[in-house]
Amino acid sequence: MDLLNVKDKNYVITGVANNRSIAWGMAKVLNASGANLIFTYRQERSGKKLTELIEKEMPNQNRMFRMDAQDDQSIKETFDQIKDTVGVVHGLVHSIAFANKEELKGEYVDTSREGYHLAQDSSSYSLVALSKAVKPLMSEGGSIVTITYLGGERVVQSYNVMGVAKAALDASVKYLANDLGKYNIRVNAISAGPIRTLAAYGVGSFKDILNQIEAEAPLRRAVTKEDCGKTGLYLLSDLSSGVTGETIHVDSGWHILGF
Ligand code: 0WD
Repeated sequence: MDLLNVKDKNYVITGVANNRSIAWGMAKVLNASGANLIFTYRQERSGKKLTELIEKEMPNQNRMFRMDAQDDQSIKETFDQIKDTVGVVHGLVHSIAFANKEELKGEYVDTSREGYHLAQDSSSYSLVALSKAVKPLMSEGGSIVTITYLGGERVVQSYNVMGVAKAALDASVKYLANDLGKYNIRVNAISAGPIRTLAAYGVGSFKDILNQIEAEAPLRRAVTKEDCGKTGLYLLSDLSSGVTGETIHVDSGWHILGF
């Protein structure tokens, strides 16, 4: 009996910048489970990396489209192409965030209006925009998964404007889950612990947080993109058929600690 029900189903994966990206961890697990993947990337640089990665690790998955999640026209064109290519989409991985590097050090009180809007638009509104675009393609029901961080629930040093964007993202997961549940579309989040990726290097306190997790988190280790991928598979598959509006912490248990 196939409990997962992801084999030959179509999954859109955003946010693979390179082989360290959390989205690549999700792609690897889904690919190993027999899913069809459709990748989107923003920068040419990421497109090149993605092409190399796909050729090397999963040459059967050769569908990729350029998409800027801050541009409605680009989103429309991409999802029109996805519709023409596969017709139906069963899952979407939203693994997208951006903030100005200078806003990820110092104090939150110094956040600029422009930097605030940029973080919200790229990291939070993008989930709303992509959910809207994928909804008509999820005609057989579906699952949407985003990646959030503890810094949206609590103050994490230097996370600043991105923490506030993640708080908005977390609230969006719940509102979207409520709107889309009637179409059998589920919306959930993975709250990932720190993982060495391009995006993470922008966060001023990243190394300190990582060291602290390795020393003090219940599992005494940092999590990997594969850890996130496995929880992603749960959320994107039939195993989580009754779960929506939920945030699962994949952080070695760090979030339960009370200090
Ligand atoms: O420790 C970490 N790495 C954690 C990351 C801990 C907890 C959460 N996260 C979150 C991030 O905030 C983000 O939401 O996970 C998500 C993925 O982050 P990542 O895997 O750490 O980051 P990275 O490998 O740098 O990929 C980020 C990608 C961008 O790469 P390029 O170089 O192509 O811009 O985010 C995407 C993009 O692929 N991205 C966008 N994609 C489309 N449109 C946009 C955009 N406007 N902005 C960023």
